[in-house]
Amino acid sequence: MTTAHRATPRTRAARPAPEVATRRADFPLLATRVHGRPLVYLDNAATSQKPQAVIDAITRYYETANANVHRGVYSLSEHATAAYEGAREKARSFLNAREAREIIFVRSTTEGINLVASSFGRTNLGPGDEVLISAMEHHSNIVPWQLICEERGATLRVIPMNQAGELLLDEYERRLTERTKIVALVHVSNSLGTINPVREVVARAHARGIPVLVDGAQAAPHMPVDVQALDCDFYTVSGHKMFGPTGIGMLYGKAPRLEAMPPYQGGGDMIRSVTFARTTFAEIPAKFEAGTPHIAGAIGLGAAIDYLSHLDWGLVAAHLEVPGVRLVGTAAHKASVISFVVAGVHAHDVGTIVDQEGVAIRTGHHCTQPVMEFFGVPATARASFAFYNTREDADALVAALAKVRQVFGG
Ligand code: C6P
Repeated sequence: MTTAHRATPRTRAARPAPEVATRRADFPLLATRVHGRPLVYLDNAATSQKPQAVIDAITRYYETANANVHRGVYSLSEHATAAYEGAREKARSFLNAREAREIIFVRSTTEGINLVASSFGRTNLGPGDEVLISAMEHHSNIVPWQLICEERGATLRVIPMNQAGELLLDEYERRLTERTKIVALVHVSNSLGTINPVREVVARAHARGIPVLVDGAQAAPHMPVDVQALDCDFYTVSGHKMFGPTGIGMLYGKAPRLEAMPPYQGGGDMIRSVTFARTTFAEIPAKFEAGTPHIAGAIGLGAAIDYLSHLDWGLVAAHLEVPGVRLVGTAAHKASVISFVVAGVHAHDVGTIVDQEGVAIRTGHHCTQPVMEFFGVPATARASFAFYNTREDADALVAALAKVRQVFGG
């Protein structure tokens, strides 16, 4: 069987080949060889590679500016504080938040969601209340809500999807009730590639006064994110998926929402005053940034944002036409994430064989076990593209998949 699928996601790529070649040279790791072959890196949804500008920014910080922030009156500390807060301003601009104080530096998307689930949940959820998520959520947008629902006696409800991996908006509408206290939804699915109609989802929730959290982990590297246009209440992003370092991410929250929430963690820097009897808390964003933050990470993320700001948005067509390959996730509106199963071959075997050809793809459940269950597969192979991937990379994947068929006699 030949399955042809054309996904035309918006990405930051859309450059003529020579431009992509120049850009690839910015990423030292892309010049690596694997099993004697040039690396074809197609696991960008797991983590992207880092441009030299990001690597240099981190090294430069440690070589020339390392000091703790918000603490010292000496020049070095003031310099580090300015760089850290400068990164927050870059993050504000990247997400088009109204104010820099609406950006909380967190470890990752996972921590951003845990922060909101815990802090918003502790004060807003009680017995009989409901949290509404979708059928295509990553575990990090399921488990934190399960934990807080269990603690508060609330219930987790799920918006179903169709066989293409698209949300059923009528079913969504039906599940929005006076019991719904928050909606939490992925912007771009990491295992299906679906781009969800976030603006529409937010509008329908807001019509009932319900706040919305958006998991933007897979959206931020591929499309301009404008939190004001989306009108979402919270938006979370991981730096490492958008060409920045690991261990740093951003949580955007509308200022009144963040101000109304209790702290997530206690410690230094998030207080106004402490006695043994009582503590009062700092204003946002400090209220949610307990302890010494990941200063170098924030500066590296700022450098990644600078790097991205020099790329144009455009269109990249991810095209896969391979005999015996079935796509999982065929939404009309789809990003450059291609999940597939090869008839009669376990996904892990697919991954191992294509690795021998120098092609790095991810195999498994992609931390979306309910999605695998819905499509009746234990795992998929997944190729995820970034702007630096070329037509040759896609061809290398197709050639490697032909090898899989040879090995398994397909
Ligand atoms: N998905 C993937 O290979 P962290 O680990 O916190 O940076 O990101 C978590 C996360 C949350 N939401 C979505 C939609 C994601 O895709 C991810 C991470 C990786 O698909 C690792 S499982």
